[in-house]
Amino acid sequence: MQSESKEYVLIQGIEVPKGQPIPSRQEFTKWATETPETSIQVSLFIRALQKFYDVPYEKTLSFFQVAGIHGYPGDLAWDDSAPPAHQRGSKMIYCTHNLITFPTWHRPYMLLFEDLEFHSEADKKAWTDEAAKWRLPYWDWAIPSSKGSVPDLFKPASVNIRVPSAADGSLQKPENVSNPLYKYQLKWAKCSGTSRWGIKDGVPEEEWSNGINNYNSITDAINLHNWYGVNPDDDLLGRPASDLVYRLLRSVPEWKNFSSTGTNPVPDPDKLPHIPWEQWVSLEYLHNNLHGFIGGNVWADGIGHMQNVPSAAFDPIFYMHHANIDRLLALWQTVNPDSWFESDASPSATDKLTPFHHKFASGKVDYFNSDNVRDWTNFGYTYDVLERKPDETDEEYIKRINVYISTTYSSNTGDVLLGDQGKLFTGDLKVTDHTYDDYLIDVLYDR
Ligand SMILES: [Cu+2]
Repeated sequence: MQSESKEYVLIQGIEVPKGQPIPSRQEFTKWATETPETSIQVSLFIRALQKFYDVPYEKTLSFFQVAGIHGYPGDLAWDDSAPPAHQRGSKMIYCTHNLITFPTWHRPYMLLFEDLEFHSEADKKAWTDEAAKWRLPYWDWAIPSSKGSVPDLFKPASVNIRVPSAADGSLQKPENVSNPLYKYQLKWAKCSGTSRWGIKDGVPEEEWSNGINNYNSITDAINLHNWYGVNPDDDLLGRPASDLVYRLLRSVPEWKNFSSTGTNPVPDPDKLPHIPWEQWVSLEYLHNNLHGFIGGNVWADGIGHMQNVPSAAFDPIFYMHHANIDRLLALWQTVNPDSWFESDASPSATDKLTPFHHKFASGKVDYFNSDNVRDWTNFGYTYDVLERKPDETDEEYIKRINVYISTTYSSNTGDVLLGDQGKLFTGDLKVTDHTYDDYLIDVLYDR
């Protein structure tokens, strides 16, 4: 029960010192993989995540309870907030899947993780400075250059990370620690570690209960991109994730279509008539598919925690995946600045996003709603790809972000043009500003 004197966990975002630029969430591979042994931020992140895991599970701010907000154990109020109200199987859970609040509910959830993950143990200025600048990195699984592979830092069971420098400033031998990004395992009774494509018939329980990760299966699944609900003759068949990201950001301009599978139901591929993709591809749809690709969605090949809503948030990769979903939301908001919940929408933009509390500028403590989280820069973060240039007008900024989206995610423009007979690009062929796309085709051949 809520009481008058209860002090709720407040989600404020990491504070940005006055006059400083808002730090950005960075792409995970760039952020970590190149320099794990020398990076202060990677060292802090790994140490802090392990400390977060080690908080006893009965504490409100343990990793176990924070991960448990999303789905399982279910039926339980977190932080004495209003109890969860969304049915999942026989349980009630908090996360708002299949509703148009799907994108906005997960925004404060990532902020909570970002707030808690980083409690600096630094004693040196460089470490404190890096801790202040750190923001939750996102994993961009759609960027063509990654070829669908999971960032290397997730893969080893233990990692070498930086230790503070010697008194003379020289770099010390890195420390080898067990890797909290590899899996999460509650050290209590018989709790299984998280798996990715690891749990299947024939694997003995004592093996999978330790957590099994099959990274090649994740890469294969991302590259096969077997989107659910796609018809054999559908335009989306065989399209990579980059293509779906591009379509979603450029060609789905209304919140009700963009936000959720609830308002954009995925059709039954066996039923006619086949529904055009603009009417059912949403942010949540893309997110759902990736949950399956990362966790494991083929029983014969092995399943895992990310594949199932109630268990997904226990796998640490969930937070890098959802930071990316939040980035796609921020990108979409940037190029569709006027699109938002319609006034008669249900749920509405002012419905409470339980169980997340915030202390507002007025001093009042209340739940977040979707309107409150619309501008993410109010919470001390932005994204590397969304940083603004000084003196850039809104119009120039939006144009530049549109160019970023087109050049980053539509790698096969010729293919897309053929498939859509140029229709996808009609948005750019505006007579009002007299700009036209000019296509350049580079042909390489072996003489
Ligand atoms: Cu969720």
